[in-house]
Amino acid sequence: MIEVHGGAFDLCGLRLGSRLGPAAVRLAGLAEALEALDLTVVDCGDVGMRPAYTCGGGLRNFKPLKKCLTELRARTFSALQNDKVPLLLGGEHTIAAAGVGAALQKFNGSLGLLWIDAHADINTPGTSTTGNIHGMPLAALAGLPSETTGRADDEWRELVDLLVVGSKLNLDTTVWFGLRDVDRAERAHLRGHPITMHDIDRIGVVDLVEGMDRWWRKAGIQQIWISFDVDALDPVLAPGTGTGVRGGLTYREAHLTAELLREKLDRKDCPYRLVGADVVETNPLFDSCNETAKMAVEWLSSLFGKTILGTR
Ligand SMILES: [Mn+2]
Repeated sequence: MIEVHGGAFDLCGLRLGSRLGPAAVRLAGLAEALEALDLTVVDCGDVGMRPAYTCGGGLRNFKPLKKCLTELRARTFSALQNDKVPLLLGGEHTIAAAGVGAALQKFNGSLGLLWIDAHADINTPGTSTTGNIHGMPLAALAGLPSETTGRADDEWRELVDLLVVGSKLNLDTTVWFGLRDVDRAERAHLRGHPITMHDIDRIGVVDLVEGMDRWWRKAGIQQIWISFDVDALDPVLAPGTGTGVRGGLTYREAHLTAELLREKLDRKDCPYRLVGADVVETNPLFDSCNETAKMAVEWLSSLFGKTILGTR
């Protein structure tokens, strides 16, 4: 059973509007599309967002972020405890940290993460040039130091403590997919498997998914969480995001990736299973006729088993 939870939160970036993302994805027919695959879907609604709280010196809007992540993390953990598959809808990419944090607590070191995104999202408050926490979720999950002092450092420690209970994210087994906008300071932390658009051009999706499968098997990964930032897609196809970068995945590259992952997951000898996923950064304010939310729904359908000829 898939449990849908909306993280309607967008206060840690500069462009507002992704709080409307969960509603846009629902209106694009998420539940109907998954039910058409004979999956049971329960929509648990959105985690609400407290008003913006800005105060100099600390992390941007830390208090409402903490409130949102605490609730979303608890909901995700409860879903995992009850053998449901949590599917989180963003909202900005910070909300994925709630899902991944809960999954790390549940599964410890056997969880692998696939981060599909134009960005590496592994800045710290000290290295970030913008102060946007939506560029820092992997740094928090990996428990990296804030590289700053004072209130920002105190709040960062609070964030790490909230997200990481037990296992930290293992960056050595983390797979990034679709990278094309990586800050200099982030490069040092990309020690797992950073797959850039250059790699996708050069090697192709088929061999890259084979590679992921091999890495996860070798590392003893038993569960995977997939985080899908719609800005991984080319903005010509998916303009509805506040974080678009040109040169992204084509429609077919994105779908082939999802289809191949599903093929791997459905194999009898597959040692890992998909325990949860999120789709984030859908922002209807930048979209055209909800195309980006529709793409998100179509992509999830492929991930959960839709094929062109309808057989699995
Ligand atoms: Mn991104």
